[in-house]
Amino acid sequence: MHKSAIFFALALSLIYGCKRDLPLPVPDNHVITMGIRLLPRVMNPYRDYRVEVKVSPTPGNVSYIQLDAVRLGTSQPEVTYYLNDDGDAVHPDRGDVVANDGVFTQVLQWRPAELTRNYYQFRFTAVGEGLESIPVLLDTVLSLDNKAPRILQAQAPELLPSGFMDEKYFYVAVQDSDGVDDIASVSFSGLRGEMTFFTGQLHDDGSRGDAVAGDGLYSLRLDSTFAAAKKGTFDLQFIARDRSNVASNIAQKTITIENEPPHIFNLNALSEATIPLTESNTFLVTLDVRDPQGYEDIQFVGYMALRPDSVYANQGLPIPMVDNGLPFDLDRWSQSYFGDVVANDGTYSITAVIFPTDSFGNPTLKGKYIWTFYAIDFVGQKSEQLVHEITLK
Ligand SMILES: [Ca+2]
Ligand SMILES: [Ca+2]
Ligand SMILES: [Ca+2]
Ligand SMILES: [Ca+2]
Repeated sequence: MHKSAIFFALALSLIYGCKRDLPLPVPDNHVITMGIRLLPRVMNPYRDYRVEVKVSPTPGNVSYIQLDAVRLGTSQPEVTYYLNDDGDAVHPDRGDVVANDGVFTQVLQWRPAELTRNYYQFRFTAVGEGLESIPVLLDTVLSLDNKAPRILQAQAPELLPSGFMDEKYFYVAVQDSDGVDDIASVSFSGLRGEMTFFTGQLHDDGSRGDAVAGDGLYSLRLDSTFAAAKKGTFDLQFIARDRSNVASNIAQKTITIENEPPHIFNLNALSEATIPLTESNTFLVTLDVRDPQGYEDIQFVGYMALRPDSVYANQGLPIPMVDNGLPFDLDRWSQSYFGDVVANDGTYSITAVIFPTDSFGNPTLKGKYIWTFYAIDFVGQKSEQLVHEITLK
C-alpha cells in the first residue's frame, strides 16, 4: 500500500472509529458501577451521536444519568444532556431501545457553542436515591472544527424566453474541505433590491437534471413552467450550507424571465335559454385556458355578466370558473361545486343556473345578456377577451 494511502486509512479510522466498548467493572453485590458502552472519540458539530452508559447491577436505583459537557479550559458545563433507560417511553426522542436493561441512552445532537477544534470533558453522574457515593465517570471527546463550504462556479441562463421548449439548467459546483457529504444544501433566490421574489433548491442526487449523485455538482433542470409567477430581471443568488449550517460565499448571476399572458379558447355555452316557470334550468359552460408558463401560472378564469338592463350581475364582480373536477351541487355552491368534469385539465367550468326570479323575488329579466370571458396569470397579465351573447326567453 502506498504511504499516503496508509495515512489516509489511518485518518479515516480516527474519524470513524468512534465506538468504544470498555470492559465493565465487575460489580460487588451492593456496589453500583457505571461503564461507558458507546461514546464517540471525535464529534462533528451539528451531527447526532448515540451515547450509552451501562449501569450494574440491573435494575439499580438510578433514575437517569446526567452528562455535562465541559469545554477544556472552562469550568462550567457548556451543555447538559440526560441519559435514560426507559425504552423511549417517557423520553421518546432519546433513543433508548430496551427499558430497564441498565443501558442508559441519549442521542446527542451535538451543537457546540463554537465551531472550532476543542476538547470536551464529558462528566457522567448517576442520579437517583442513595447514589451520592458513586464516582463521576469522566472521558474526553474532541469536537472538530468546521470549514465553510465554497461555491467554485455557478451557471445560469441569462434569459428564459416565454414558453421555451428546450431544457435549461442551473449548475453550481460546491466544495467543502470537510468532505462532499458535509454539504447539506444549495439554494437559489431571485431578488430585486432587498426583496426576494422566489427561492428554490438545487440537487446532487442524480435527479431533476443532476447527472451524477454526490459529486458536489448541484443542478436543477428548468422548463417553461419555472417562470410561473415570475417576470422580469432578477438578481440570482446561489448559496450553499453545510451540515453545521455554515454558509458559503454567494455566487451572483442575473436572469431575465419572460412571461406572457394566458390564452383562452373553445368556449362552450348556449346562446339561447328559457326562463323556467318553476325550479330551474341549468347548462354547463366551459372554457379552455393555456398559459405559456403552464397551469401553475393561471390565477383566475371567469367572466363578467352584463344583464339586459345594463347592470352587471354578481354585484359587478367577475364570476369565477373552476378546474377542480367537482360535480354540480347547488347545496355546495359555496365550495365551488360548479360541475367541472375533469380536474386540472385546463378546461374551466361553471354551471349556469336560471331561476324564475332573482334572490329578491323579482322576475328574471328576459333579453340579451353579454358575458365577457378572460383569464389572468400570476403576474397579473390578462388574456384576450371572449365575448358571448346569450338570450333568455
Ligand atoms: Ca463544512
Ligand atoms: Ca451532481
Ligand atoms: Ca403567463
Ligand atoms: Ca376541468
